[in-house]
Parts: sequence; C-alpha cells; structure tokens
Amino acid sequence: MQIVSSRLRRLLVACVIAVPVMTQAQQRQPLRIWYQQPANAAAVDSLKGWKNEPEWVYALPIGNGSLGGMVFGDVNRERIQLNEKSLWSGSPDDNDNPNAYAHLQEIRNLLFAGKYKEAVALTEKTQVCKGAGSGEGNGANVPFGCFQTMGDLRLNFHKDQPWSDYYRGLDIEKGLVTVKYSQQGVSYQREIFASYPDKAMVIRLTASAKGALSFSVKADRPERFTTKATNGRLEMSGAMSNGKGGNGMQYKTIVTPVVKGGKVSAQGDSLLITKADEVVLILTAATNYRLHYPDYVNDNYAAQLEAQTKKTAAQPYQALLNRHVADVAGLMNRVTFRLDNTPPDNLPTDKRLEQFTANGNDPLLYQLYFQYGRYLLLSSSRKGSLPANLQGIWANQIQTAWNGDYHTDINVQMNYWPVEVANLADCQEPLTDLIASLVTPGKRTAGIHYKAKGWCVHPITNVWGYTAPGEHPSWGLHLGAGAWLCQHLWEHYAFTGDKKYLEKVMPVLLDACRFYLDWLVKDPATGKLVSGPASSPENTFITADGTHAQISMGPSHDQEVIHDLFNNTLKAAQSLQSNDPLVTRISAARDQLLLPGIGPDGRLMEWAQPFGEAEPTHRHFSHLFALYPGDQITMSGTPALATAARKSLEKRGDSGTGWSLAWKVACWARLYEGDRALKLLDRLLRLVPVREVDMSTGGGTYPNLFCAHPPFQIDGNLGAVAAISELLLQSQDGKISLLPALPSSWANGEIKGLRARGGFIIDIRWKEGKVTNATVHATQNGACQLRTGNIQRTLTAKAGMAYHLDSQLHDAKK
Ligand code: FUC
Repeated sequence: MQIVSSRLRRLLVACVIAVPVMTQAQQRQPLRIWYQQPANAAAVDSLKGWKNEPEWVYALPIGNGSLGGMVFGDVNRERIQLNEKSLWSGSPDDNDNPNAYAHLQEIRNLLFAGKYKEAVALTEKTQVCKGAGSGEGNGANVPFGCFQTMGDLRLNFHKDQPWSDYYRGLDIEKGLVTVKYSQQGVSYQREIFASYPDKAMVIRLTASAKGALSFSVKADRPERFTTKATNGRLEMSGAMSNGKGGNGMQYKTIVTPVVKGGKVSAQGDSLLITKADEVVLILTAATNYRLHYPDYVNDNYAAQLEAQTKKTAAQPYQALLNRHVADVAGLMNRVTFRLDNTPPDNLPTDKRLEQFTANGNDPLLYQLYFQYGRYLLLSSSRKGSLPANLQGIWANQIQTAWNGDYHTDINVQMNYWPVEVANLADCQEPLTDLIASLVTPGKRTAGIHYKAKGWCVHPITNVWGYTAPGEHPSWGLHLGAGAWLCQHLWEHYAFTGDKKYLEKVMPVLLDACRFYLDWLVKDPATGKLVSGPASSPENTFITADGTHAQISMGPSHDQEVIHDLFNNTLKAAQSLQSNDPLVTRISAARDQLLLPGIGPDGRLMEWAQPFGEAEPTHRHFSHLFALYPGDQITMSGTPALATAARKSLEKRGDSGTGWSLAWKVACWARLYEGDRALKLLDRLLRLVPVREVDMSTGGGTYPNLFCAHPPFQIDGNLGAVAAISELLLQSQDGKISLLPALPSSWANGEIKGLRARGGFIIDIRWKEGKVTNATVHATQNGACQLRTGNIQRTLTAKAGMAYHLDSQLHDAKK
C-alpha cells in the first residue's frame, strides 16, 4: 500500500509542477504493450516464411527470474509458452585440451615473427577445446547442452463462436497481462502474472455470467515429457538429454486449479473445468539443478516444489496479486522517465511501431522501450536463480539460437550494463553468482591450457561450468572474457559502496588477476606486456601477405579489459585496505601493459599492428570497450583517443545487429553526440520483418518490442536501457555529468532515479535542452562532483540527505 500511495504522490507532484504540457490523464496512464488481436497464426498471416513461429514475437512476456511465460491470448485456445531458466540439456564435461599447452610458445613465437599463416594453422589445430564444444552453437544433444522451452500450457475452450471487444495488454509497471473479450453476450477476462515473492505463475479467468467458464487444461512439450491429470491437478515431468546418450536434468511442472463454482475432473492427460464462475490456475515448476560445480544436482527439488505449490495454492488470489504488484512496482517505480509532448497511448503497440518505422520521433516509444528493458531485466534476473541468458528467460525451441547460452564476449555483459545505472542493482546477484561459479572450472582450464594459476573463461559458458576455448579459435580464443566479466563485480561496488559485497568478490578478482599475470608475455619489440594468442572478438584482419587471421599478440580489447581488471582490483584493494602480496605485482604489470595506439588513418587500433579488416563494418568493435563500457577513453581525460574512437565508430557505420546498434548508441553518448546516438536508437527501434539469423545489418525490433538480432536476443533491449541512461547521466570519469548527450528532439523532460557511481541517486528536470533543476539523493558520505554544460559544482554529501539544485547547480530556493 505504501508503495502505491507514494507513487501516487509522486505522480501528482509531477503533474502539478513538472510537466505542464501533459494532461493528468496522460501522466497516470501506465506504460503498456497492447494489441487488438491475439498472437496467433491468423493475426500474423502477413509474415510468412519464418520457420520458428512468427506469432511468438507477438506474445507477451512475463517472468519472475526463474519462471517465464509468453502469453498468446487466443480467445478459444489460450496458449502460454513456458520456460524455467535452469532447464538445460547437457551435463558437466571435460573440455580442457591437454595438447594445447605444448604448442603455445611456438604460436607466440610465430606471431611475434609476423608468420600469421603458420600461426593460424597451428592455433586451429591445437588451441581449441576437447570434444564437441558448443556443438557449433547447436548443442542441444552434446554435453554443452542448450537452454530449452519447458513446453506449453494450453487451455481449450472448445468454442468457435465469433468474439468482439478484444484487448490483450501487458502493464509493465505491474508485470500483469490482461486479456479481455466478449463472446455470446458474456464478457471474459484473464489476468496472468509470474510472481517472484510467491514463486509461481498465476492465471485467473473470470466471466460476467455465472458458470460461463468451461475448458480443458493440458500441457505438452516438443519432446521428453509425460503428463498426468490426477488428484485434481496436472503434472508434466521429464528428463533432458545429457548430451552423452543418457538422461540429464529432471524437471517437473504442476498446474493446480482453484475454482469457484463448477467442478474439476480429469480426462486422460487433461483436466476438465466445467461451468465454473472463476478459475485460478497456479503453475509451479522446478528442475533438479543447482549452481554448484561439479555436482549440479539438487536431490530435494521435488519435495521443495510440492511444499511451494501447497503454500502458493493456499493463498487468496488478491493476496498473490497484491504481493506481486508491490514487488514489480517497487522496482519499476524507482526510475521515471518522461519526455514532454508525449502523444497519448491510443495506438496498439504493433501499429505504433509501424508508424514509428515510417515517420520516426515517438517520445512515448522511447520511454516505453527504456522501461520495458528494465521490466525484462527484473523479470529474467532475480536473486536465487541463473543470470539472464541470450534470450533472458524466454525461448520457445528445443534448439535455441546459440544454445541460449552465456556468451561472454559481449552478450551477457550487455545484459547487465543497465543494472546499476537504471537502479536495479538487486537483479545483479545472479551474474555475480555465475562468475564466482566459474572460478573452480576456470582454474582447471587455466592450468591445463596455459599452465597458469588463477581462472579463465573463453567466449562462451553454460550452466555446467564450461570454461574451455570454443571449437574454432576465430571466435573461441577470446581470452579477455574473464576480465570483462569482472568489470561487473567492481561496478556493483562502485555504484553501491557495498563493502561486504566487495570483500566477498575480492578473491574472484584476485584469482582473475593471477591468471593474467601468468598469461601475459613481453612483446620483444616494445618490451610491453601483451595477451595472446587471442582474438579481438570475432573480427578478422588481413596481414601484409594477404592472410586472413583472427589471432594475434596484444589485441587492443584484451589489453583494455586486463587494464580495467588490474585497475579495479587495485582500487578494491585500497578500499579494503588489503595488503595481499599480489597487489604490487598487479600494479607493476598494469603499468607495463601495451595500450591501444592510434593508427595511420587516425582510428583507434583494434590490433597491435595497423591491419586492415576483412569486414570493415563488423558488428563487434571490441577495442571501443575503452570508451564504453570501460572508462579509459573519455572526452575530458583523453581527447585524442576519443577522436580516434570516433573515427573507428564512423568507419563501422550505422547499421548492425540488435546488440551492436545498442552498443553504438552508448558509444555516441560517451562522445557527447546525442543526435547521432538517437539516429542509431531509431534504427534499433525499427520494426523488422520476423526472420532467421542475420549477422550484419538486420537489427531492429519485433512487434512485442523484443530486440531482433535477428533472431530475438535480449541484449539489445537491455543494452539500450544502459545507452539511453548514458544520454542523460554519466559518471565514469569521477564527475557526474547531467544531460551529457541529450538529443535535441528530447528538449524538455525529466528522469528520476538513475544511479551514479559513488552511491548517488539523481533526478533531473530539463527545458530547452538545459537542466532546470536536479536533486542528488546521497546513499553514502562523499564528495559529489557535478557538471552540466560548463557549470560545475562539488557537494560534500551526507548519506540520507537530498540536495536540491537549480539550473546553475546552486542550492535551489524552496
Ligand atoms: C556472438 C555475436 C553474434 C551473436 C552471438 C550470440 O557470437 O557475434 O552476433 O550475438 O554471439
């Protein structure tokens, strides 16, 4: 209740003072995605030729961090496609290659001598995993495994009568899907949500007439399932392939109906609900997985599931709904983002997207996309489960694209770019847990492949502790992955100041440093320390003799992420007053690292040599890590490098896959080019035809606002939240910049609740492109250096205090 009333208060205040252009009605309208038709094949008839259910990207996502659902809303045959985040095929496997190390030195020598052809040949033969690796991204039936659909819940109303007054919508401030329609003079309504506090999916059906609800309830899966309807409930269970010819992970899904009026009976593998006034279906599910290398089995899962099911099914619907809404609203309402001149929400989302794709400039769509990304993150990443994977928590296939895994050469990191700045730090814990779980298997890999101490991981991992390189070094020999992941451990501390957290993760940081200290070697030409053989994620260069290669010594990306790790670990050691003997070695090595140079064409060099690229507009531009999400290149601190980064970005061009576009928005924001950034954001928001994998230019948005890589990949959605935040607030260079890259068409508006490093929560209101007022809420004591345009101000902030500032950043008059 408190949350609701404080929200109302905030809204009222905003209506009266902040944004006079908008009417009160518009202010109060919840952000939603909505349609006037179900997500079924008939509705998307125009989108032919997509093998994987085009209608799926019209369905509405709900999730509680471990259970996910896609709601189709068909009147006569409701379908909710289901996911449980740990439901993976595969099993733990030994992929470390004992033959790799013997050739490492020779490859380094060849690379230092410029003999790329020979080095590439030997690397391809030796510096790869043992076994099938990811199965070329199709690992459902190899030990690497694949994140898979848990199947579908199907409600069949056994009717074909016409219907009218249809509405299907997702209120993202409540995490609630509503479906409404009228049929034969009766109004029907369904409410569907996935509750984090009550660990269940809840589906309520009501009708305006008594006894009007009769339907069957069934569940199925494309493979490996049995269902039974007994004791007044439905159960689906099975075991996944372990990728070695046997059974692996077990799962169980239970649907418990709670009905008012009417009756429930069983018929074969279905439940029949007859003439009920109201029906609530409680769907609970679990697998026998736990994140714990090397024993990933939770023997107790079935008993835990039974207990949870009993507890949840005993709750009144209203109590379940209230707790759920308070939970989601509590996270969503931490940040409000409003642009003036926002049009009313009177166009269904698919039509709104079509209109935007044709005409551009839709302030409501920008706000919706920003908040929807926050909604997707909190729905797919909550304490106690795995991190959001390539598709968050939503996947409708047995063979999900790229196994729906954790790609550590940008994708999983991008998923978590918004988590601190967009005020969802609570959702970060699953990532911390995954990183910590890689230490033990990663030490084994580091020992076997490189005779190095510490832990490492390459560009992919799964739920089974996979840390070996991939099957091909062109993409599989990304050595910077561990350092890049560790950035998130430091950033969580930098934003929150949580010392207990830092103490907990310090051993992970130190062990990552230990690896790189052993891994780095001296470049004979410069005497600097370099990483290698290593790729600059997935990009190919051309040497003087025309060899196409991906591996080299000292690719800029590795150098930058290792620098970032060393730097952050040194800062962490200082914060914790640690005198670990490793600290001096880290400090010395950091100062010896080769850092990226500027090439003869003025661009930031992607490799230690100024090679040409085979694909100059490649989607990855990993050397720009230093600009974003890193902080080694800043406009104020390193202007020459910033100019070089700008040239690199120009050459990469303005198209790309979904995540690549989101990254470009963030990079342009860091270069203080708001209009250029908006151009890229507009491209990301174009409605794209539903289609298969496109590796270069196809990025955009689907009708349910899922990001199109294509296919659907959630990193673009989440990366865009971070990128939009960067347009409005930045804090990477020791100062907090208000409106550093505001697009000119966003001239008037406000953002409240973004977080800055140092423990500050910031509200900004602006008019004609300039700050009119700002509030700094301090959660820690400390100096807060603020800047907007040419105006600067340093506050000595006290935890718990709010500082109200005017357009000059002076104390605002009350
Ligand atoms: C990397 C990217 C692809 C895709 C895949 C999941 O390989 O290069 O674009 O995002 O991960």
